[in-house]
Amino acid sequence: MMQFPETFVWGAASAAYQIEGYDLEDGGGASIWRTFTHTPGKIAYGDTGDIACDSYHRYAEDIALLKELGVRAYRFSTSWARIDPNADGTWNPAGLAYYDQVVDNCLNAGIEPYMTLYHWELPQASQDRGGWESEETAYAFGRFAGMMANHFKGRVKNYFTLNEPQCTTSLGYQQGVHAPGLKLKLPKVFSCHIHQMMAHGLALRAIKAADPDAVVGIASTGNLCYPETETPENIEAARQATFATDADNWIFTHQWLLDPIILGHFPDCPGTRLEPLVKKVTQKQMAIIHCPPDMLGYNIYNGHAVCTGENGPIYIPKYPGYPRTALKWPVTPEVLNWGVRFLQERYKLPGYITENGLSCNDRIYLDGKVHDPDRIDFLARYLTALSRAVESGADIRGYFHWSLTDNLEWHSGYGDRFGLIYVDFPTGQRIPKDSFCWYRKLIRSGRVDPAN
Ligand code: IFM
Repeated sequence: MMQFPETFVWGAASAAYQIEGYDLEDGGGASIWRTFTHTPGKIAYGDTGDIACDSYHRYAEDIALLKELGVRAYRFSTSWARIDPNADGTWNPAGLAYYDQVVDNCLNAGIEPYMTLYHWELPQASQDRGGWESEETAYAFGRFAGMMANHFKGRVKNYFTLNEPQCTTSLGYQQGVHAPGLKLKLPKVFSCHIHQMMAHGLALRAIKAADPDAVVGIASTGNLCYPETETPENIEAARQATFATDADNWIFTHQWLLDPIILGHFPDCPGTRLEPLVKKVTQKQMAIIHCPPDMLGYNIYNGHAVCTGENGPIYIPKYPGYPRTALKWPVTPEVLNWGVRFLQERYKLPGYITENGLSCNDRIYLDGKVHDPDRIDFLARYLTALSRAVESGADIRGYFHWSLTDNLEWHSGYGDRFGLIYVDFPTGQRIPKDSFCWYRKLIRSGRVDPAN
């Protein structure tokens, strides 16, 4: 089994609305997720982020646990609404002071902060002015990003502009299962996508203007394929299937986000209903969008096995009883080998796995501990696959486990636990799971050993 390079950045990840709680405290503004979780029927069990893991007050404990885990980096997000409640550039000093504490505690613990500036909690004030349907939101986000970089210059070096814009566009503005809960038609959905790509471009430029030493990325998610068996034909079929355009499923792809940003053009889509929309993108918009980042974040949970067929790639149907996580997501470790390689070949930028992990039905056992062999097995498989991608020469520089602690899994509520650390939500007590100890040993040795 391969040894990961010494420079490899091992980390864990979280997001503001999922962990912090107390979003309105100290002058914070409401976000679309507060509105959404407080709308009856939107979230499983009627859960809200009002308290979440209470990381707003318990951040020092979380960072002490990160130190115990031995990670080199912590990827967390900042709540735009806590800092800039009206999304108009009027900063809330107390909101900003919270992130000063988080950043300074990380630095004092020897942990590098990787700051995500937008992980879905749009200020409600911005939504009231049109949210991502409006170009104004892109400019407001650019302003926010510049201000953040100016403030954190010298302390934060690594930024991600947006987390998974694919989910915002699809789940939030098309399917309506995430905030703001809209079910828009394609032209409007497409403009939400354009405005987020513009937001990335404006933010990246603003961060660089404020801090030329900053390293800026975007965290992307989407369809990925891997070869059923590793023949050259199947590998090529998996590559083609990964980047094929299906006009009905374009949002959950990496290329509809990353091609315009990095390559400066949209994927080919002749004769589809996307073509006229692409043609309407103005030169001015495209000039803002085409803004390659310094690095890429990939949020990868599963993929599809593919083989070659007479008429092109064939998706292999899942067999009855195939392995699944508690959220019923397929367990497909090879996606962390081949999916990553395909992405790296296409975009040629340093990459990080900014999210990977699984939900388990974790609970406290009679011995008072949380045993999660499923998570250990999953990690051993996925990280072995990742080690093969690194060994093949793919420029992957780090891995952030999703998530540090159990947290609010958006519309699924608190029932789905992704953490290395169990959170007893009624009391806020943190209990490191068995996987926490396993991951700590892996970080120390740099080698994947299922029997750790
Ligand atoms: O919890 C989410 C995270 O906020 C974004 N990526 C996927 C995770 C698991 O669903």
